[in-house]
Amino acid sequence: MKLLGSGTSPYVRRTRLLLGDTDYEFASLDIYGADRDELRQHNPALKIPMLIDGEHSIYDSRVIARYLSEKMGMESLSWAQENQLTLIDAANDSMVTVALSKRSGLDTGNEIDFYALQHERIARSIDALSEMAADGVFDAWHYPSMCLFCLVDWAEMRSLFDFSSHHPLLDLRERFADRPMIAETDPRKAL
Ligand SMILES: N[C@@H](CCC(=O)N[C@@H](CS)C(=O)NCC(=O)O)C(=O)O
Repeated sequence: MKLLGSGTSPYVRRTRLLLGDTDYEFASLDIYGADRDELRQHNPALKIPMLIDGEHSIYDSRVIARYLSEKMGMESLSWAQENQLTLIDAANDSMVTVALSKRSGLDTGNEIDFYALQHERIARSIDALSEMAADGVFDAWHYPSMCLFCLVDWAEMRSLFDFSSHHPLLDLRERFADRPMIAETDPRKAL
């Protein structure tokens, strides 16, 4: 198997955490620069991660997780866990939108409707996830916990959200800091 990704993407990191010590090749691409052509060749959606496994090309971290869970005989997610992933992805996608906009020199403040909507989605999703974390939903190290860990750690690194009033999420990050592959996949190492 070959995983196309980057060392900074939270979506790629969650896939690497799920793969754990499985034997696979990791290609870290500069998707906005030198390696964009390679991405164009493999994924018309122009997003990472994507997984190549023999004749299968699988796009999107969520679909890759389903593919791997079937292949590796892992337990499938419950509907409640699917909803947790939807909230994590909603916050993550909006944060990526804000980050890319900032990188493009755009003003991402609340006075612009489009960005006010992103900030509201981020805030509400994070509030809900924080309440779930306080209720123990992410106490075990399963795929939704991996995704939430990657989101919180990446958002902190990029200063995209202030988690100081969301202690359950800061606690989660601390609790899982020593899990397998966390240090190896730290996005700060790829900056
Ligand atoms: N739903 C996708 C989102 C992946 C995604 O947004 N990846 C970012 C990197 S963090 C990306 O490839 N962005 C490229 C772009 O938006 O142009 C997934 O779960 O894999």
